[in-house]
Amino acid sequence: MNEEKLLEEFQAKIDRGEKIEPNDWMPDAYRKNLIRMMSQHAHSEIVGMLPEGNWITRAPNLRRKMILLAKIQDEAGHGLYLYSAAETLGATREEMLDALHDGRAKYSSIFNYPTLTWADMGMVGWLVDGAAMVNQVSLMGTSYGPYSRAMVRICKEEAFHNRQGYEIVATLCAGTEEQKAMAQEALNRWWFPALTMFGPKGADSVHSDQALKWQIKREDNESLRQKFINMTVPQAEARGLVIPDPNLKWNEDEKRYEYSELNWDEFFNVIKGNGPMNKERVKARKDAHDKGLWVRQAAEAYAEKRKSKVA
Ligand code: FAQ
Repeated sequence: MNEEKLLEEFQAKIDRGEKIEPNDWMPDAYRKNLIRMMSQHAHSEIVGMLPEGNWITRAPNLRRKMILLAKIQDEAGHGLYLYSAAETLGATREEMLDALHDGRAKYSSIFNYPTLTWADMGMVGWLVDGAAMVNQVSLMGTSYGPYSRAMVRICKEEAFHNRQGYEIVATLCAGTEEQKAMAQEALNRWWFPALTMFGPKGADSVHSDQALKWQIKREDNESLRQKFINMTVPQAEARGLVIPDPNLKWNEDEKRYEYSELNWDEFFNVIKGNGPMNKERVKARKDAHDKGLWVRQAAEAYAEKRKSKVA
């Protein structure tokens, strides 16, 4: 069958809502775009462990510490599912990690901001996991089978992460004046960076048109951002928090919140590697990888030994 015919059938299969599986024919650009997006998603999960890891030893009590530890371990698990799912497309774990370590691959912009107070743990769970979940619920419908199935499981865990974050925020807001002020101050820092997690809009979202046609993505970046804002503003209001946007206004006709233009210069600067924490995050990842070499070697030696015993 020639390439044109294969492509036609591929598109028809997607349009019928059928999943593409690892051994199915797929255009090279579909494979490449998915490896890029899924590996960057996996990198975000493991780099995303770092800002929260910063607070494990300083959690305010044992219960909070146990919850935070469990959540961070979940993120490692998400990274594992996603790296494994990306491997089904022919990418190797080493290639993907090399690209993260030498700066060729991106990870979510949000993890280049520092976590300065305990209230930031609330904001990461409520806003960052909340935004991640809105995006990932949509991705459960992605056309690539292994990615779609990974998303189903990840979303269940993200829902728990989102609630534990909101519970931290709710507790601070019901506490002393200082605690409530701490929550408000954290919201002031995290609100706009959380909105840029959904990626740029219009022509700056270079991958969107083709990704939507192939149903890699099911909704564009701006629609998901708007969904997140509509969902989150009432949650802030319920706790007496003020969204730090003077232009935030409910539009009854369009049933959505209008909001200020985002600072795209800052966003592009952060994803180019110049955010407040980029260098520290990549260094921490590289150090962890180097220090884990003996574990990988031990696992390989064990696997070899088992193989020779079976043979
Ligand atoms: N950060 O054409 P588009 C989490 C880049 S998981 C950095 O719109 P696309 C869990 C983009 O890569 C959070 N770069 O791109 C957790 C492209 O550059 P490239 C991660 C960004 O791929 C919670 C360029 O801009 N989630 O948080 C960002 O169609 C708490 C043009 O953009 C996912 O990765 C950004 N925010 O749409 C863990 C979900 N936005 O690659 C720990 C899967 C855009 O050509 C604690 N990914 N760029 O060099 C997606 O849905 C999509 O990739 C988007 C971007 C929507 C992120």
